[in-house]
Amino acid sequence: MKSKNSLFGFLISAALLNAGLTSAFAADETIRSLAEERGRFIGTILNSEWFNDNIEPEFEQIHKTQFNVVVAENEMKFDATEPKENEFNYTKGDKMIAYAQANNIRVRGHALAWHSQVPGWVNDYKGQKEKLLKVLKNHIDSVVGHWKGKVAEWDVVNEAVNDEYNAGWRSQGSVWYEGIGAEFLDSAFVWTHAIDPDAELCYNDYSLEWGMRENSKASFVVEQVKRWKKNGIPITCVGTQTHIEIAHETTPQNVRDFAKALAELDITLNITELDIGFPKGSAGSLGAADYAKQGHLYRQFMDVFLEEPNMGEFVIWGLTDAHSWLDEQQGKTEGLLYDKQYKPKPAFDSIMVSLKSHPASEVKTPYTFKKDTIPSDTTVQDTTVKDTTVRDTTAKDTSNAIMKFTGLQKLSMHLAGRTLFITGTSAKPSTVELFDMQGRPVFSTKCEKGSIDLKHTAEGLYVVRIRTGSTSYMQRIAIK
Ligand code: 9MR
Repeated sequence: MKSKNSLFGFLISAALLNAGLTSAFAADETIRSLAEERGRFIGTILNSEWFNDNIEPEFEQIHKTQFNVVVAENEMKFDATEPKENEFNYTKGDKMIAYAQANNIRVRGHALAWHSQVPGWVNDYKGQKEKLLKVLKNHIDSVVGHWKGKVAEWDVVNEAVNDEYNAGWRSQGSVWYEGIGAEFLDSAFVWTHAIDPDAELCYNDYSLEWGMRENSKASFVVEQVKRWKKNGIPITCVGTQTHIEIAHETTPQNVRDFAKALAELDITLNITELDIGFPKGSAGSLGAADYAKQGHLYRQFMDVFLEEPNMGEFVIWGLTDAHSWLDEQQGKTEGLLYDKQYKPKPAFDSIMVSLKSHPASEVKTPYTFKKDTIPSDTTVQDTTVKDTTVRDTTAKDTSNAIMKFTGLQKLSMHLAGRTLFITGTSAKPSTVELFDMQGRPVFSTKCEKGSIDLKHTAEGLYVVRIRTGSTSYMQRIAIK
């Protein structure tokens, strides 16, 4: 398939070079629709200028047409949502949620526990472990609770690994690590899950695209994910921010290797903040070959994304070069898909070429359900977690927090041969639904007796959802 794709890509790319900066594709064909057909999400941020109603009208028009997952550039961060202790401000975040719901866009929440953009009042508690634990828990309870069911995925912890060549936890400049220790990460995941059990929970960081060599950030994160999985910490995804430059040609392959390592652990890898900048000094002197090279890198990332079955979201940190942190803070420029006049660059076309070169039938999705197929009342009700105790799991296998977490699932199922046994539904008959791995319904039935006969179901992987009252439980099964 690779060589066929490359040939197709080459022919289209050649046509695009002739077409200059304007997209060569039909106006009604969008990267969003192509991603959706493949069960994947492509997204970008809503810049702070959008929240302040200070952005060109083209921005929103393109945003909702071309993207189906969104992140707030700054407005869901700690300093924005809890500027004063226990006084929460959800106005801007709510504005984004309303926009996302109106346009059927998935929402990523960014970010709960991060050392940066923490308000001064938190830093005033520096070194006070018990107080900081309470502050972090209260923040997570309130923020995740406020947007429960509306935020599909949280960056629970952001940038907790240091920048040394000998990767370890960021031990300096983090109020959370310095005051609490590494257990702040474990606790943040457990607390977030306790409030919104349906949300996907990510660890997110930069420089993860630099390969899996010994002592690298990526290897360190893989080791931590192994520990979290072993200890029952409810992490479901890792985010590789991937802020790179045009010269970083090895990074797509590194991201592929990283995805494969995480697939072994049943973890989704998302690209969460991609931009591919040119050195700032090159502004004004960039030509067609430069933009083609940028497009080629974008395409390589999209190829990796579509070919690795455990990748779900491809998020770019900005829509237009007119509004980008690269120019303001990074000494880089022009790293996005649209130029300063909102014209699609060759990078846009390259992404489209990649999507079209990977037929929907061949792209797997890590999502067993698309969000809009899930009724709103499917949250698992839990009352056992109010007094969650925090323990350090960095060296041990169990903790009180985890024991309580595993107790969440009142419904359960197991497959014996072709019979699916369901427990925990004695109060009412439950509805049992079977979906294929693309999220398409196969059948739905009532379970009166506690078991379902699957002898007429074809072999393969499925997802079963049991619902009883307002409680639901989902599990993947393999029918052989
Ligand atoms: O784009 C964001 C910029 O407006 C803020 O000034 C900056 C402050 O930290 O954060 C930027 O977003 C960052 C994101 O939250 C985390 N990863 C790095 C992003 C770029 O700095």
